[in-house]
Amino acid sequence: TLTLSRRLALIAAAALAVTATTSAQAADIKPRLIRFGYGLAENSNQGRAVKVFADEVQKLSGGKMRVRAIGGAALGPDTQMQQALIGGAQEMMVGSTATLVGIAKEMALWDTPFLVNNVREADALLDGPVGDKVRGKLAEKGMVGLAYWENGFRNLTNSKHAVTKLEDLNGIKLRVMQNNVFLDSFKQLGANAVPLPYSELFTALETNAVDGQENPYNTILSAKFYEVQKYLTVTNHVYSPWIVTVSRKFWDGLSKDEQAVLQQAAIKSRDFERKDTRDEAAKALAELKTKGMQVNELSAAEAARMRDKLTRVNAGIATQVGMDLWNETQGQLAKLRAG
Ligand code: TK8
Repeated sequence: TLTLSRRLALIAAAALAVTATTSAQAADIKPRLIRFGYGLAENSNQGRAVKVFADEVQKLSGGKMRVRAIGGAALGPDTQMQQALIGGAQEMMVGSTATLVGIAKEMALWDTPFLVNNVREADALLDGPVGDKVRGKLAEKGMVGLAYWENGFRNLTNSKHAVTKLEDLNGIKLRVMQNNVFLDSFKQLGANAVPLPYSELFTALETNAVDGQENPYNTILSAKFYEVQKYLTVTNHVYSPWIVTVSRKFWDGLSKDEQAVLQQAAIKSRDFERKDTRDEAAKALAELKTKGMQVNELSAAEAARMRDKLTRVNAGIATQVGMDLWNETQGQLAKLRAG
């Protein structure tokens, strides 16, 4: 007869085989409906990747698990969807890590200006032990973080005048994401920073309630900000991730096989999304120019002045996320840069 541990090992191996071959027939998968909310338009890098996620869940579950994708912030801004996930009224979402800082303070790490220099560093950090640790903080708050997607390097737009030097930001009413790091960062630059949910941003720009905003090229394009913003300054001041999250209440009721379906689909759509986003970003600037935007780069001296001002918030972020996590992050970055 088999010992208990041998039997458990066999069961584990069988479970792995199920996941590996995703034999949906044999797996412990029930019919499930997953309401998946997101903030951007359907026709955006975010919308395209949610569709890939939905298709993958359908495929891996043999059609039993269905994802109803709801974009354009129709289920509310990020913060509202997060509360719905925590309460169990909504199953999944993808949104900015920046709007999660009020729930898990460690998320502020990703708001550090100029933390990473390129996407290679971003991927390594997010998909490595640091990213896992930060993502893991959500579990005790009622959410499960499955994967980081790319929002991208953020750049500045406004409707008033070209920003070629630091002083040009004085008096610009600038929408920022709803957290203290972004607020402090842009106050340091002399802008009149106003926190606002993304879902209200286009209208705020259109009605001149705010003069400017900052987002990756992809979003400036897909959200049609070029219709209401004339000037774009290439600042690349921070790399923003998105994070795919599941309601913990929903997650805890899923079988291991069902959880594996969602986890695998999150990774598969992540890989699609990063490539799609990077391909689009590489072409977006030229397209924004043809849409009439006036684009300027900063001189090395002005970029350095802005960088100096922005990185004054770093000490505060280190304290907020904890020195251990901060030092581990800097250590991993140093290793990446040496290799
Ligand atoms: C979309 C937001 C957006 C973010 C922002 O829900 O708020 O500016 O960049 O991508 O998360």
